[in-house]
Amino acid sequence: MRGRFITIEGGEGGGKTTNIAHLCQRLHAAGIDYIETREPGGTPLSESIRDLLLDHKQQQMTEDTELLLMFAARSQHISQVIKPALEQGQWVICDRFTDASYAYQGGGRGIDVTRIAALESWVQGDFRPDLTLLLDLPVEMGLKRAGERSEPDRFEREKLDFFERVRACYLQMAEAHPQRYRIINAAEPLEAVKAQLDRVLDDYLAAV
Ligand code: Z5A
Repeated sequence: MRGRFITIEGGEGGGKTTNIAHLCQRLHAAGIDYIETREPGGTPLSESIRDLLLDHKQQQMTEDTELLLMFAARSQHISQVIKPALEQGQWVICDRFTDASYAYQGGGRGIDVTRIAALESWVQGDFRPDLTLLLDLPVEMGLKRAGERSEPDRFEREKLDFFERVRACYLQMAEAHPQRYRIINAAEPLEAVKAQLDRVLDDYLAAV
């Protein structure tokens, strides 16, 4: 049987890394074979593209170049890693996917959504995640959490209003796709966030 494709999305400091580890522990305990991957990245070529995209010295990168590189990395990732794993029955847990392009390049940078949709259709056809977990929290709280880490990358140098548009775009997508999206209140303490994740996963496992 084909595996399930689960994506984790959210703004800065939402705790994706922390909560993906918890999610994977739960899948392991449930006896589900899974792989963990991320975007941009997930293959050697896509990780090289990631390095370019996040490099804060790439000041000249245009918005279109950024969007096209995201989809170039994604195309390779889907062909080389995501689809083969799903076809072998593995679940794929992916830290960000195409919704991040809508949120960051569309909401944040202001690229017309029809251009992103055209690339999505070209690169993915009708391939979409089965479940998307949105770790949502107020922007200032997320930036404060993220700010306590290492040197900011090219995205982390953006201003508050950029991240407000990113958040608004994610919430709009969650509203538009209620079957696929589950919103997790990531402003709560970590243990409470994990408990929300557990409830979502229990419901999902009961339904598949
Ligand atoms: N991007 C894009 O523009 N377009 C696209 O199509 C794609 C991506 C796919 C890289 O993503 C960048 O690429 C990203 C969007 C863009 N831009 N940025 N910035 P990334 O996912 O690799 O980078 P990130 O968003 O910065 O994620 P991250 O570094 O993995 O952070 P996180 O996973 O959201 O957070 P964390 O490291 O798990 O937690 C942050 C801190 O908060 C940490 O100290 C935790 O201990 C703490 N934390 C977490 N949860 C809690 C709670 N509940 N309470 C208290 N403290 C907490």
